[in-house]
Amino acid sequence: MADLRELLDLVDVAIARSEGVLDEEQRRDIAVVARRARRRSGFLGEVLVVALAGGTGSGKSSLLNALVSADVVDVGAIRPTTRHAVAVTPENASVDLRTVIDDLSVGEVLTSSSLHATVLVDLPDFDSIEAAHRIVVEEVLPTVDAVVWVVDPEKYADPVIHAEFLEPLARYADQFIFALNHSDRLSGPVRTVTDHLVSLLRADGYPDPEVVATVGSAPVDIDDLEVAIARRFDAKVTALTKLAVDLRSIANDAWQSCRSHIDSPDREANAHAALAAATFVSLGVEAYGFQRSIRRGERG
Ligand SMILES: Nc1nc2c(ncn2[C@@H]2O[C@H](COP(=O)(O)OP(=O)(O)OP(=O)(O)O)[C@@H](O)[C@H]2O)c(=O)[nH]1
Ligand SMILES: [Mg+2]
Repeated sequence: MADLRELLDLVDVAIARSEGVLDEEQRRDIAVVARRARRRSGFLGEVLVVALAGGTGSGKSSLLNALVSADVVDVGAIRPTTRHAVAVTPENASVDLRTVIDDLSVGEVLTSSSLHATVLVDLPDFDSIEAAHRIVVEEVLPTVDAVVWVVDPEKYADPVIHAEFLEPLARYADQFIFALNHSDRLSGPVRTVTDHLVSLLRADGYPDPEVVATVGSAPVDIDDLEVAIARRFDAKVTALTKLAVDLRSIANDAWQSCRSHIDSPDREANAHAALAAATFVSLGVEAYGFQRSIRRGERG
């Protein structure tokens, strides 16, 4: 079975074979993902990059501050508060994290002495009235290893959030934790709401969603989220799984595009498209096998 290096080599072969079959923009996008994966693979197990994503006012910045026990990012009453992505990195990291941080495309980098092998990324709101915020979120999310999705009691069931954001990302289920923040404002039992969120996420395609109730404005209550992050996101397994799912996604999109070109009257062009399609299929199969072997603990 292929290891990560072989998978990345196979992507290069697939890119080369898809010349003249896929359009240049798609080939460039695939190359960007492959290059990022290669760079990220140099830091496996050394660092975990976790973003906090969610709607405005859900409490992303408050939770980040609570996780590092300091007011490092702005929390605000005026919506939206966070306007660019901010990475908070360990003050004394044991390895040079510049490559990882450069690839995050964040607008600002801060440090915290509370962090050791984790980089936390505070994002603007994903469903913003400011279109620029959504662009920032869409740029940064693919570069992180894991995400804490922060929702609040008013919006956790919003069909738009589930249909537009969560359902399409269900293949990344292992990379996500869900924080039901502002849980202090619930009048009924918190469990009823977290159970409802779990059932909505299952319907979105998340087989085993981890939902934690949090209170971002009362940092003492952050233990459950810290425990969930430590338990669900092993640094190496999480980064490897993310890369495997990225490669599966590339393979799936690309083989379908290649297949749509196997209808030309030109036999040589057909053979060329068929070879490119077959290469992406084998990338997808190998990446799937790789992901399963990570899950079975053979690559941790
Ligand atoms: N009652 C209560 N208030 C909270 C909680 N978490 C955050 N807040 C308050 O909610 C407001 C918004 O919090 P932020 O952390 O700025 O929210 P955000 O998600 O970063 O918002 P944007 O940066 O605009 O996307 C602030 O006034 C916080 O003090 C919580 O769990 N309970
Ligand atoms: Mg914020």
